[in-house]
Amino acid sequence: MLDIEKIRADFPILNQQINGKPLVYLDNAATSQKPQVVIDSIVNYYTTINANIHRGVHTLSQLATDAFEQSRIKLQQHFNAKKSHEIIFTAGTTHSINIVATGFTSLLQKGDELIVSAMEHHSNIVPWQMLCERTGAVLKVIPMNQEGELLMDEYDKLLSNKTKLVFVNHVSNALGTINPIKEIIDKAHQFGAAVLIDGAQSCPHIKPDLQALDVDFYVVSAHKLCGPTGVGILYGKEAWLNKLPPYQGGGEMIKEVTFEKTTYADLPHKFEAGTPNIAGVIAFGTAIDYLNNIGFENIAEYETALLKYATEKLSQIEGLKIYGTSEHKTSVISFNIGEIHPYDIGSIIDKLGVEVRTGHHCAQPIMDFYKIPGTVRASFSFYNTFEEVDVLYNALLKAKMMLA
Ligand code: C6P
Repeated sequence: MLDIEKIRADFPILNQQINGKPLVYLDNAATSQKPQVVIDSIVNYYTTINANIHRGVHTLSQLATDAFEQSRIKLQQHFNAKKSHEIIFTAGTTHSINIVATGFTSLLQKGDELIVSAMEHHSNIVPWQMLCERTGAVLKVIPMNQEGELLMDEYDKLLSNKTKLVFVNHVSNALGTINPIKEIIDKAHQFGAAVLIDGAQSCPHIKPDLQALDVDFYVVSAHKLCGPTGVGILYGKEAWLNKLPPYQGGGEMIKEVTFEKTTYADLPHKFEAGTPNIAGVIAFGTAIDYLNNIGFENIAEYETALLKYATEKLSQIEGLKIYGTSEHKTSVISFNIGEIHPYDIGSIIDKLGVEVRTGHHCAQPIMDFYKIPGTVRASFSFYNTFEEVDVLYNALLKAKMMLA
């Protein structure tokens, strides 16, 4: 088991009061908190080696370039990508998905089919709908059951030789369900379709092996795993990244520019136009080191125990209904209490220092499926404690008493 008090001491933000109460931060699925080493990494970059990368012969530029490229290697190793240039630095998951969705414009024809799941974040729906509008491709949806699990038999029926792309999240942000992505990938490949997995919610809890998964694209945001905002990665198999056109034109993504013709740089630079978030990328590498030092197996074991305890505790509240009850879940509990609006619950427990997300969680189709306006979502990280679950429980009882 983890030494949680020691871990909590790494996170300066946790040691404060909100509305006169000790902060209980349970909105980790929206963004994680940052350990001091990650904050220091950003400060150190700006105080010691700040310079633009891949451009200067001068020492500072070389130091900054080395630190930036070292992060790429760390991420390659963490995700077990075959080649470091298969790791493209982006602004985050949303940006990464848009790069792929835009890139497929010239690769699709009218009547081609794309498959999405019923439990996606808007970031993994809207860019593909825009792609369908541009190309005439058709979007098909894998339905789910009341537990919040994908109906894999229905997936089988949707797959055909017309299927060109499948995009599914590894873990649902609103339900916590861990999807059977290996099966999804293998089945899509039998029909020659490419697969993009949205790893925004899985990567804080699970260390995916991208080569073992044989996935074509995998996308991640650094801020969900103790890194800074505004940074993420697009992993793509080399062959796919070579096939896709660049997303943005600009500096650093070219081989040669004349007014007659421009040729593009090799991977990864072809997809990294302009000055990137250098400090953010370096700090992302630090965050990965930090998490690996704790160990993803230890994180998963602790969070599973926390989830079990929280699920049992919250289920004692009369009228509380949990959405997303799959056996395969990360540490997310989405719920409502009777007919009380989630926003009202969120506002009251905030006054008690408890920070949760309320609303549709950028996953409106899930809310439509359950015929609800939204949920209260408590999402736990490895730095949360069992005592904090008790604080949440008591705060919910108070909110219920005031609102019911
Ligand atoms: N979900 C949540 O509170 P960005 O904003 O690009 O870093 O990540 C978008 C995104 C994509 N897919 C999934 C599954 C996600 O959960 C998110 C972000 C946050 O649930 C903020 S809306």
